[in-house]
Amino acid sequence: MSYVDEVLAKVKEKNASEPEFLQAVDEVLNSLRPVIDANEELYRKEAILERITEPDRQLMFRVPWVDDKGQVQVNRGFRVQFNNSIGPYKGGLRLHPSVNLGIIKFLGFEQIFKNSLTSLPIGGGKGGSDFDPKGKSDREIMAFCQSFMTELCKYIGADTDVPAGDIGTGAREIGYMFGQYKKIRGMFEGVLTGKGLSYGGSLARTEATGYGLLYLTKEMLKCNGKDIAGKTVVVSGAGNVAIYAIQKAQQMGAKPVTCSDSTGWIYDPEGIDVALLKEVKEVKRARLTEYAAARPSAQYHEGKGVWSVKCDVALPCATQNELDIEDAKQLVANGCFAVAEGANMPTTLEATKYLQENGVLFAPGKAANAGGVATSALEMSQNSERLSWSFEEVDSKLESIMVNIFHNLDEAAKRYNVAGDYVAGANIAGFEKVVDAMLAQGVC
Ligand code: NDP
Ligand code: 2IT
Repeated sequence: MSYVDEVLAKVKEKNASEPEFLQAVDEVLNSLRPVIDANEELYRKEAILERITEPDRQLMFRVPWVDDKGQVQVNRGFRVQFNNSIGPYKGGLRLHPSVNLGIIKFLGFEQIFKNSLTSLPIGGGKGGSDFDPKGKSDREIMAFCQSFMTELCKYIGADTDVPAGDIGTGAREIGYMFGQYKKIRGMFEGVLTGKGLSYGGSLARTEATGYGLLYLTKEMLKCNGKDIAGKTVVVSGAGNVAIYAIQKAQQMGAKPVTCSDSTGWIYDPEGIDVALLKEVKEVKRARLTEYAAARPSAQYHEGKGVWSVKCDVALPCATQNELDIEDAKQLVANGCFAVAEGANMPTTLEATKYLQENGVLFAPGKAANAGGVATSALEMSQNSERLSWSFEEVDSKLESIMVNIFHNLDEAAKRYNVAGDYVAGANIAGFEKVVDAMLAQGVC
């Protein structure tokens, strides 16, 4: 049996109840075959694959808090510190009722390679809780965040592990968590990113994931003889990533016509009104029905459906496994020629394969959405030197990081004779740097 198959079998046996984690490992290890096969003896002896698929540690803890009725609620908190070979653990905190250990492990595992691809010194980690922020008062959100950080603060620090936002965790939650860390640890340090601008946050971090997604997409199209300008784009999600992806797509002359949330979706043939979308989602924290009510050109549909809209480019920006094989078939039939993942693992393995086999340019999340964490690393740099850079400076660094990521993965794919397979290219380029650091640092 090949080393890859041997480790895949072991990982499946040991983590049988974690389908999302197994899906992520399956994709990464299978696409690394050319590299592993070329170095099989060394990697087997050093147990590189066993080590890279087993987190350094996984923390689970009780998060008790009091709701507005005086009732004590209990949630489960997680932080998985996966691999710190190239820098302190870095990755977001997801607050969503679906969160469990397997989901946090898949996200932490992906984060190792994504963070490596940014070329910045950050290791892989992820955390969160099954807490549902929807419908909670500001006081309840604060109570939860303070309790969550009361435990988490023992394990993190500016040079140890630096969490940030993800689904359900935005500037408000980061603020409450930062306040609690500072109170308990007595230290004002860059322990979290995505902070407010008045206390150490970086300009352009809010926009970074969506903007970065478009910078990489534009470069991928350019290198394949196409232009993003004038193209029709379908986007899923209506959160941090989706909103700024839509904004940058418009700035580049493309026309995004959809967005979605967990209850329904919008088709707006005149193009999404970003100011209205921000008002509905960022200010009012309301449903997309309010967008449709305020915009005569928009149609609101219940449930799922953005992938049925005819488009040139598709940008899944909501959550994992939101684009399945049926969606992929519909996109191809409608003439879509590029898919770039703003979310983490939004496309199922089967759908990814179908898109690639049908000639669709496919940029995987760990490359395409790396702009968020890259700008988080730029926030860490600014905190360390106690300076703040201008929006233009951060944004131009972000753009060159995303262009570089594309060229690195394109080059890695060509080097291993899988030209155009950007999934393999991203995994190989991310993996090479981490393995080099692991080998240099010995058995640890
Ligand atoms: P937000 O919480 O800001 O927005 C998430 C959006 O996706 C919302 O519109 C939400 O709808 C929708 N959504 C979430 N879960 C589901 C679900 N289970 N089913 C249907 N719709 C859902 O999160 P972000 O925009 O920050 O994150 C989106 C994706 O991007 C995630 O995969 C995240 O891991 C990834 N990502 C985020 C980065 C960042 O910097 N924020 C960086 C890199 C990747 P509703 O409001 O109804 O819940
Ligand atoms: O998935 C991700 O890369 C994020 N949620 C951002 C992590 C970060 O540390 O900025």
